[in-house]
Amino acid sequence: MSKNKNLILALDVTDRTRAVAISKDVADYVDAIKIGYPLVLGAGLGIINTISEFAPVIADFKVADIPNTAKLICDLAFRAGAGAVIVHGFTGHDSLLECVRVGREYRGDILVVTEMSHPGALDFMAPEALKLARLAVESGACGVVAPATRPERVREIRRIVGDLTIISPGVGAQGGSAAEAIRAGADYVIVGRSIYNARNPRIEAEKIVREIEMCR
Ligand code: 3DU
Repeated sequence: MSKNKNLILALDVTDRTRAVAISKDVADYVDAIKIGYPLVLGAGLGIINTISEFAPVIADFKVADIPNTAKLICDLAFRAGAGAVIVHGFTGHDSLLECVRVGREYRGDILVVTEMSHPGALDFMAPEALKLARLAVESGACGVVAPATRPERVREIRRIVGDLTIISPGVGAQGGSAAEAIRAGADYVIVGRSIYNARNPRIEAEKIVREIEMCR
């Protein structure tokens, strides 16, 4: 994934035809497309390969299991054509190390969730987020996911992860600002509903890219 636009589309539609149309439409304005359970369960695992014709695909499976099961999930995602897989870190070092090992086998990236962007993340994740960021570094992961809804947390997480990649969801529909997240240290912002629900997703994506350009 080359850092060009600093924007990742979260493609949480469930219909294959719509997913392909939106991907085609916004491809010029995104560095990657993040696909999660909604689209994979709606359209099948083959959708990863289909969408990777438009942009590198990040499989957001938030893998959270014992090492063997985590390995099987990462292996299937990379084999389907994903360039990166998002995993949880709270399952501990052994599960995470196994994901990183599989990632290396495929020359793919493993990205670790630290603190999520929604309000409920403050219940359990926030107190452990910096520890999760440290674990991501120690395990050899390529990057972390940090909340655009709390730029101050992105800043703290950046201090811990050094030059690892930070991808940051929560822009737009969840109230976060793309410019603020980038200024706080995110490499990429992740935007879903604001783009795919827009009357013109391409124009919306372009608007976010311009906003990021202005703040650099
Ligand atoms: O709120 P949006 O529609 O822009 O979508 C955000 C996407 O990022 C969505 O796929 C969600 O599952 C994912 N995500 C978060 O929102 C927050 C996280 O901490 C991690 C992933």
